[in-house]
Amino acid sequence: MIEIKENALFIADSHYPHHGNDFLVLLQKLESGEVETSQLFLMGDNFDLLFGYNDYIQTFSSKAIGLLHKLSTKLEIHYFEGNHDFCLNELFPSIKVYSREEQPKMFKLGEKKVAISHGDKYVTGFGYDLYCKILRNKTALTLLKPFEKTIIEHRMKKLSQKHICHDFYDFEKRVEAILENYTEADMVIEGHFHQSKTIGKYISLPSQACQGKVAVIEEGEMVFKTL
Ligand SMILES: [Mn+2]
Repeated sequence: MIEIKENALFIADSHYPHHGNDFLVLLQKLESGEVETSQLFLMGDNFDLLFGYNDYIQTFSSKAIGLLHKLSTKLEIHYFEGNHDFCLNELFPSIKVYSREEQPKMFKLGEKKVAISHGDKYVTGFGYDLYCKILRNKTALTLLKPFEKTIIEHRMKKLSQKHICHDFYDFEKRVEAILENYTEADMVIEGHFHQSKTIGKYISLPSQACQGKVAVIEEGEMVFKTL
């Protein structure tokens, strides 16, 4: 099991570039040394739309992608693919990328067993599962290629207008259902819901786009902060 290190940095749900520049700015700070970390966890939906096997989609976020390439040569980076960013394995060869299927992934924080995932794995329903499978398929993405500009531009426009920050009705109940899949874990860390809340052993990370915060491990505890 991989150890979560002191001063590890977790960035979730930045939804770059449509919902603010915070992700790019923080990557620049990491590159310049203004912000230092021992280990970087990208928790998914860091890009508002990014997937592999497609060059056009990269043009919307080329600066951030370039910085991640640079950073990944000198920093341990774990990338938990989200529902907006997937099939990233070939795009980021020096980053440890976890597909939705490979999530949750177990880590250790001191003595604690910590399950980490983007947060869209459980309690989503059959339709969503199927949609995810099709969308993350190399053949499907290749077949769509002739229409890519039209489809991607339409998607990008829609996504940029989407309201992504809101309270979640009965979130405690949702968490309770999710936790049924995590009897083994002492701690569960997820993004996806943009709630910035801790409920028992469940940590719903702040969204960088919504709360403007990230999470850092300080003295073995996770704290939410603005960097
Ligand atoms: Mn998500």
